[in-house]
Amino acid sequence: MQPMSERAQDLKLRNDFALLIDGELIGSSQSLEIINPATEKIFATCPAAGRDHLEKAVEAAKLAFGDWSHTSFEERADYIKQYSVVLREHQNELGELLTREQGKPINQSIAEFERGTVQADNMTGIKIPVEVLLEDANQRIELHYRPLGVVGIITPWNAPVALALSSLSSALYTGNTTILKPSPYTPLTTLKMGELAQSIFPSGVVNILAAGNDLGQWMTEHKDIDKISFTGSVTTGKKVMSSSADTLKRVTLELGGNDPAIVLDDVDPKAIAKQIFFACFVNSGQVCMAIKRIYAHESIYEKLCDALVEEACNAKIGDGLDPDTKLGPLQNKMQFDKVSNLLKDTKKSGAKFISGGKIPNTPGYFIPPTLVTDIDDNSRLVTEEQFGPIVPILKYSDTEDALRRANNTQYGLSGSVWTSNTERGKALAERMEVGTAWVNQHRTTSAYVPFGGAKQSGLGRQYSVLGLKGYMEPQVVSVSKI
Ligand code: TXE
Repeated sequence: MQPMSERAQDLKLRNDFALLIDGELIGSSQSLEIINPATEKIFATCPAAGRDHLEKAVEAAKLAFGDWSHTSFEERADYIKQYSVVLREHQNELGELLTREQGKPINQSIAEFERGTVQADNMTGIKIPVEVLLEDANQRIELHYRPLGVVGIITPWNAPVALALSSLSSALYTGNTTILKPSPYTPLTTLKMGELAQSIFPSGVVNILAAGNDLGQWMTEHKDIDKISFTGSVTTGKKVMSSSADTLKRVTLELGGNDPAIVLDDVDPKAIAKQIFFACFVNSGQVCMAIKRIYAHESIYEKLCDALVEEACNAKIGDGLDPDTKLGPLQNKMQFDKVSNLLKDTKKSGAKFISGGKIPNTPGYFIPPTLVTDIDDNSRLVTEEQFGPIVPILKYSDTEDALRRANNTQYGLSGSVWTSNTERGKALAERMEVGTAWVNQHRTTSAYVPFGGAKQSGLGRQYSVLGLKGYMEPQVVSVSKI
């Protein structure tokens, strides 16, 4: 394997955007216009891939698979770590671009590169050894894991960098080649990641194509794509699964959530309010594993509401490029309209707004952090994934009742229990019907810990040995003596 080229270290990013296919940066006759959600103005255009681009990328990825799949885990780990180095070298510049297209505060954009590259690097420390299932005088049976082939990665607009990196590094480390498709709302930073990938990976190993939703559909149908790693909504996740069925593609689906946080009667509400507020409202609530429903015991309910309102009042909303901004705009008009409608519906239902609730009459898709009380369990804000800065706080008196209400949903991504008694918290957390149940934390992930949804929040896991094996095919090698 070649050492990291000096070209990669000194690489000056281009002024325009390009697709990455078979190691070449190329344009297209079609384009996407990208809106800055803080201003509602188009600030950049980028090429949009057509079917012919997809065919070329699949061809290249198939061809590259031969050599790439025969490199060792250690060699592939080296490539991924080199890639992380150049991404970190460009993270300030690319962080600014991410804020312009996505909206989140600049420090969180840069942190997305830091978090994503650390997770990618750590993933490459995970071993997937051959397992010996049986060995006696006559035979030896081993379980191997082989790479699948070409992996299609489809990402959403809420965390384009971190979500691309987790799937990309998993697929590459396990010996697959890749085609990455970002959301049409936020393709720019991902395309820049392609420029940097071009300087590190052999041609065809990483291909990056931006385009509309059609491209995602074509990828899921393509006979030469062996697996889809999808992150996005439950509705689209179901479409991905259904159109992957024809070729029996493997799928990993990381879908939406409606995460409950159950706050027990033994906590000091002031001590946990900052953490809970952050877990609800970071990225303006546009996080799959954000807290989306708070169940608070009646004895601490008022105090928790007050402490959360104080946090809401202190959170400065604005353009993410302003370093003082804590909450940026919603990412796109579709999401802004969806959350605005939910807000109107919630108002009509007679629920009480204890913070926010008023949409400013200024440019940008801004909605202030909104906390709602006195709301019915059957209201849309409680039953649907809001994916925005509006969160209900529901009162309970009996812990069993809180657990029942928390579990009463089709979603099962994650959830948390907040308590000064960790044994009590753990016992309750174990009974949450979710992929991850936290006690006194929410939204912490690690490369070593599997993450994914129960129920309709997903299929399969990312990260950890479990996640990595999802990018591989188990193969039994059974040898008998004659
Ligand atoms: O997501 P989609 P959208 C929720 C959020 C939002 C709703 C819709 O509530 O209001 O989903 O958002 C690609 N085959 N979440 O429409 O459709 C698409 O181009 C294959 C929650 O933006 O899920 C993009 O790259 N791919 C979620 C990706 O799928 C298709 C994060 C995600 O888009 C496709 C995002 C198809 N038929 C939105 N159609 C979370 N919980 O993390 C679209 N795509």
